[in-house]
Amino acid sequence: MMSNAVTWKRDLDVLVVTIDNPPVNALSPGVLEGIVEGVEAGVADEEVRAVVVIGAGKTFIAGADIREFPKIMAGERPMLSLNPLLERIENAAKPVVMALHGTALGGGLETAMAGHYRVAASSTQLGQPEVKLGLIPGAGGTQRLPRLVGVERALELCVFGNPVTAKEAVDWGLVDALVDGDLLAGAVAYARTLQAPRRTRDLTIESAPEEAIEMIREEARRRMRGQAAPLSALEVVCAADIFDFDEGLAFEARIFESLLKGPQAKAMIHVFFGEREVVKLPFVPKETRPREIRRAAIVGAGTMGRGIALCFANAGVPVQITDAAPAALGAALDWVKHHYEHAVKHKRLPAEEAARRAGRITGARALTEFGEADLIIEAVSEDPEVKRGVFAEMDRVARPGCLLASNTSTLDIDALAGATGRPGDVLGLHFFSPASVMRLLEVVRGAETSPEVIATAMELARRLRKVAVVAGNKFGFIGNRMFAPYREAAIRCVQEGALPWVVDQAIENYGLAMGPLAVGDLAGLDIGRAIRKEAGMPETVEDALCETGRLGQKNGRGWYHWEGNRRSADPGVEQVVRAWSEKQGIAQRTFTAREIVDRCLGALRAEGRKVLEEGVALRAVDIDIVYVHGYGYPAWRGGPMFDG
Ligand code: T1G
Repeated sequence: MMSNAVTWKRDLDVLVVTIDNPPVNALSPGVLEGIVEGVEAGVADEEVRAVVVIGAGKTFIAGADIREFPKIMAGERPMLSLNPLLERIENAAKPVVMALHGTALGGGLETAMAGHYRVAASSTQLGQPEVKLGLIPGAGGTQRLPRLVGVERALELCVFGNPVTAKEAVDWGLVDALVDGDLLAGAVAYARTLQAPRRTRDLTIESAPEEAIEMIREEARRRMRGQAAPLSALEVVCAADIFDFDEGLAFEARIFESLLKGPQAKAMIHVFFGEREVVKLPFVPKETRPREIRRAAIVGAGTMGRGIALCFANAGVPVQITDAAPAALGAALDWVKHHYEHAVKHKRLPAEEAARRAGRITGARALTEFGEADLIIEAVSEDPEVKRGVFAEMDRVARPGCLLASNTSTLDIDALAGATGRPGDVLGLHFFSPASVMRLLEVVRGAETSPEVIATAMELARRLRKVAVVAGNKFGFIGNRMFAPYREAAIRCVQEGALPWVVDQAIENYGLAMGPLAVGDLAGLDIGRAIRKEAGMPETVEDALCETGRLGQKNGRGWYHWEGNRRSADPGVEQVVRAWSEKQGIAQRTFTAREIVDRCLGALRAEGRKVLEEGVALRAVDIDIVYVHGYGYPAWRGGPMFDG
C-alpha cells in the first residue's frame, strides 16, 4: 500500500522511501505508517540491500502534526503512539539510512534516530523543540538521543529545545556523514557502503557528571521560570541512564501524556499557531505583492533609532541613520561599533560577520540623503508637531513608492499621514525596546494605508525575524492601550494598602517577566506625569513620588531603589504612599496575591475586550501574541485573552 504522502521505489539495490506531506512533512496520520510499510517492503525485497528514507520539498520531517494535539487533548483522537511504528523501523533486518535536510525536528529527529544511520545536507537543523510547546519528546527522543550523543548533550537539546547544525550533529555522533550536493545520491551511495543495521537502542550511554546535570537544572529554572516541560525533560533524559530502554520509553510516554493533557501545552500550542495566524489579514488580498525593501533609513539616533538600525543590519539590509543633533548621530555610531565589538568579545558573533553588520549602518548628515531608501522610519521625540514636521520632510525627499513609517507608541498615524502627499504609503512600525531583542512589531494601519504597504511591512517583519501584529490607529494601539489600565489597577492596589514590591512580586510569580510598577520605573515616572498633566487627568500617587525626586531607574529612585538593573525595596516609598493615601482619604486594606493578580489582569483583559470590539485588534489571539512577544507575558499561560 502506498499512501499518497509516502511512496517508494527501487534504485537498483537500494529502496528509496519518499515522504511528501507539505508544507513540512509532519507526521500526520498515516505518514509514519507509510514509512514503515516502505521500509518493510525493502526488507522483504531480496534485490534490496538497504533502505533510504528522504523528505520531498523543503525539509525532512519537521515533527509530529501539532494540529492533531488539540484533537487528542479533546479525546477525539487516541493518544499519540509512534513508538511501536518506530520500533519496526529500528528492528528492520537491513540497514535503514535517514537522509536529512531542512529542519529535522521533534518526531522528525526521533524518526531519524529510529533509523540505523543518518546523513544530512550541511544546512540541516536538528532538534527536539517540544519544550517550546510545553511538551517533551514523546517518541523515544529522550532515550535514543543519550545513546547517540551522551546524556549531557541530550539534555541540552531536550531541556532548552534549541536546534544544532548538521556539522555539530556529526561532531556529536548524531549524524554519520554530511552530504554536499545531491542528498539522495549521497544517501544511496552511503547506504551501499553498509553491511548491517545498527539499532540505536543497543548503543551504550555516556553518562553526565552530576554537577553538569545540576547546572542545566539551575539554568532551566532560571531561563524557563514556571514551565513544567524543561525540568520534566531533564528527569526523563536522565532516566535513560538508569532504566533499560523499554522502561525508559514507558516513563517518557507517561510524562509526555501528562504534559499533553496539562494547561501549559494547550497554552503554548495556542501561541505557536497564533504566531502564524496573525499574518493572515483579510483586508490584504492574497495576490498582493509586497514592495522590495533594499535600503532603509532612520530619522532619530536615540535609543529606539539605533536599536531599529541594528534590526536591519542584522537582517542584511543596509540602513542609513540621521539625527538633527550631529553629536547624537556620532554617539549612535559609536554605540553601534561598541555593540558589535561586544558581541565578538562574548563570542556571540564571528568577527567578520560583526564587521559586515556594522558596515551596513551608515550615518547621514541630513534627511536629504535618503533619496534612495525604500523605507524611512522616524524615531524622533513623541511630540506630534515635531513628528509632523519630520513627515513633511520625509515626503519631500523620499522616492516614489518609499514607505514612510513612524515608530510612535501612541500618536495618530492619520495626523502624520496628513502631513504628506502620500497617505497610502504611511504606516506605524512600533518596535519594542530593546528593538534588537524584542520580537514584537506593531504594524499600525492608517485610514489610507494601502494593502500593499501592509503586505510589505509584514514581509519586512519576517525578514527582521519579528512577530508582526496589525493594529488599528487608535491611541496606544494594542499593547500600550491595554497596559495603561493594567498599571492603574496595580497603582490602585498600592494606594489601598498593598506594598509596591508585593504587587510586582504577585504579578511576577504569576509568570510575567516584570511587575507593572517596576516597568513604570524603567519608562520613567515623569513620562506618565507629563501625559497626565497634558491630558488634564487626575493625579495619582506616582505624582507624589515624582515630587520627592523619584523619577524611576533613570535617577536611581522610583518605586524602587535602583543600582544599575538591580532593584530593591525603598522604605521611603511606603511613607510617601501612605501619606498620599491618607490625604486622599483612601481606606487601607490587605491584599492576597490572588486578589492583586485578578485585579490587574482583570483590567488588562477588560481593555482587551474593548480593543477587540473597536476592531483595533483583528482577533483575540493577536492580543495574546502582542503580550507574549512585547510585554513578557508567559507563553505557558497563552496570553491575556487565552482562557485555556
Ligand atoms: N505540525 C503541523 N503543522 C506545522 C508543523 C507541525 N509540526 N510545523 C509547521 N507547521 C505548519 C505551520 O503551522 C504553517 O502552517 C506551515 O507549516 C509553515 O510553517 C512526537 C510531540 C518547521 C521551522 O515544534 O518550527 O514532534 O500557517 O510558517 O517559517 O516528540 O514551522 O501555513 O497553515 O513556521 O519555514 C515538534 C514546529 C512538534 C516544529 C518551518 N516540531 N515548526 O518554519 O514555516 S511536537 C516542531 C517549526 C513533536 C514528538 C513531538 C517551523 C519550521 P500555515 P512556518 P517556516
